[in-house]
Amino acid sequence: MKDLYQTIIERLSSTKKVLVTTHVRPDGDALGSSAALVLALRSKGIQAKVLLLSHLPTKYSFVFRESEIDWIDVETGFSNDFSVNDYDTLVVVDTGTWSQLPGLKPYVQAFRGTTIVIDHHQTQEDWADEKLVIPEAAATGEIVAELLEQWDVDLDVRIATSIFVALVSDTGWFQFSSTRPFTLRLAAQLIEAGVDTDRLYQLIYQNERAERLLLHTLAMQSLELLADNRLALMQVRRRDFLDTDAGVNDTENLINIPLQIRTVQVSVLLVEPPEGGPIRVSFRSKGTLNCARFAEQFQGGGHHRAAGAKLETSLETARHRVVAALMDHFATDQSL
Ligand SMILES: [Mn+2]
Repeated sequence: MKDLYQTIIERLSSTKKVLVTTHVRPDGDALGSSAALVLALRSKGIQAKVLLLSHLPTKYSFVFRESEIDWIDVETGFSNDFSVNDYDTLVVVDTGTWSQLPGLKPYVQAFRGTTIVIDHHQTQEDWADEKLVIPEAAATGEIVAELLEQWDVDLDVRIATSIFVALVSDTGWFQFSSTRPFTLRLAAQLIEAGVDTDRLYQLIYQNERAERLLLHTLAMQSLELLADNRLALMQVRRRDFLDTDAGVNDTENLINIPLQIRTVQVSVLLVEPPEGGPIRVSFRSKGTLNCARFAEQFQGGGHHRAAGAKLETSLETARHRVVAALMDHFATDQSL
């Protein structure tokens, strides 16, 4: 059997114009892998552009801007002058499933060129002409790095930086269990190629706006522990947004903080949006509570471990209703 990497290299070598895309709400692995691939293609004299299904996140925008990566943003829809058949190859990185690629399917179906998936996720839908899927890889960036190595692409500092961002994003800066010896050996190579790890650490982990942290401080001051410390409850009031000059987006990740407490099984965050409208309630569970099921009684939904709902009522009433329902759950839940 011909080596998978060689097959992809042969395919890419014979193309002139490549479109690289990745999953919706792209993370550092999605963007770093895309950037590294575009830079490699460019070094081989092949034109390449990225198609983003969501806006480029501010946190990782430096990856694209510093390397002058061209991208098309279709979060609000494909423009009429976009034609997928302007490209002869489409590479999808960091996903292989349609649900992660909203809006893309009709374009792929109309595409006359070659489709390639490069990914490390277990879940795949079998639609691409070529698939380079390695579930053991901690990040798609690892697979891209191996591909570039076999293709004799010079590991310059920009490519190395893009791959490093991919690795640290998916491994929590090499802390998660997915980190393997290969990951660390690759990281060493990337640092040797000139990656400024201190700068990247600051850009990724020490780059929050003060407003966000001030809002988190107020939210954490509202933390209450109920049901024998199994239920954590936090709220962000309209006044908190006004006092800190933060926005609703700044509540992101807040709900995960109480889950750090050993006894906490369910974390609830109530948000009273500054611009008015329904109270947003988010649920996270690390215990038996199925958040999606639970949120349904409030016309919400989501996943087993994470869900949300909107309640057209006051913050106080929303809090009362959600707590009452959760106390019922804990009264019958014997798992401790
Ligand atoms: Mn990934």
